[in-house]
Amino acid sequence: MTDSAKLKARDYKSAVKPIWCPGCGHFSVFNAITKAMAALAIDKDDTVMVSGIGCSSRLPAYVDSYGFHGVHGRGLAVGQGLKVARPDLTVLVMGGDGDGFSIGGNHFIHACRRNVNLTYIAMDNEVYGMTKGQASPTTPIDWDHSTLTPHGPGVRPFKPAALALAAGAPWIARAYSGNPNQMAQLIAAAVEFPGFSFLHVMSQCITFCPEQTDWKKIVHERAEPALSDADQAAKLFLHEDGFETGLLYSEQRASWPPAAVETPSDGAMDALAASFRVSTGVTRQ
Ligand SMILES: Cc1ncc(C[n+]2csc(CCOP(=O)(O)OP(=O)(O)O)c2C)c(N)n1
Ligand code: SF4
Repeated sequence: MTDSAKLKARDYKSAVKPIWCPGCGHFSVFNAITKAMAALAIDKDDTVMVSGIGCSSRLPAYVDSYGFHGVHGRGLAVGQGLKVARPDLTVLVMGGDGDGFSIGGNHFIHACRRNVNLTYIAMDNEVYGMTKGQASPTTPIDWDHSTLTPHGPGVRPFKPAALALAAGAPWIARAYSGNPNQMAQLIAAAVEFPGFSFLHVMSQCITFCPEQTDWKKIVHERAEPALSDADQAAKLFLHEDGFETGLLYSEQRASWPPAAVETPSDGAMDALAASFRVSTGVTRQ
């Protein structure tokens, strides 16, 4: 087994080379993840990256750990199941705003309230990058840069942090692809948090939203400590501009499942499988 304490960020990169467009913000998230892994001396053999589908969801292939490139919007379902079955593993789930807030929106809100001990990184570029620029739930109402939505989507965008708070997420932070060092620190803190940690990353799509290069002029780091009072956090998330970065909210609350709940033994699983065969006639090979 490798001595994780000696690994550098580059040692956590796999032999698969990213095929993102040059300048895509997702490179920065990838670098920040590997930096955080090195800082925490994470054991590759005990770590799993899980994703859905999208440019952002390619990320598990690029990390030298276990990985699961799943079904669109279902990364959190897979990641939570994995963590509940194997609480000894470090699980990071990741994907885009389309993956996590559109088709996977239901899984997102229930993951927030369930509070399974894993990290969820939403790489938000306010667009469906992989499928060539359709509007997503975080696209600005008047985004008029795509022939697919002339004059903009005309619908108010989600506020992911507000949604996460309302659904019960105990740890909420925001990072920006232009500041990978801050992002790496936030990812390390998220992994160490004993519960569901939600990192909202503003990660530019240079191809379909070139105007997002202007984000560097409007992002601003939070100067105050993270809020721990949900009422105050609600006010912040409903009224902020969406570009404040740093740890925004953190509270301690019991994660799920409680430690006393044991995963089913092999015997219990076999009994379950046997009852399934009896009731359906389907046999397991
Ligand atoms: C069930 C299903 N519906 C639709 C698609 C097509 N699809 C693939 S990726 C994607 C959206 C990707 O956007 P996002 O999650 O924001 O990630 P990005 O590519 O911007 O990083 C869609 C709609 C799919 N693969 N599966
Ligand atoms: S289309 Fe956008 S999100 Fe996808 S790789 Fe290119 S820049 Fe990144």
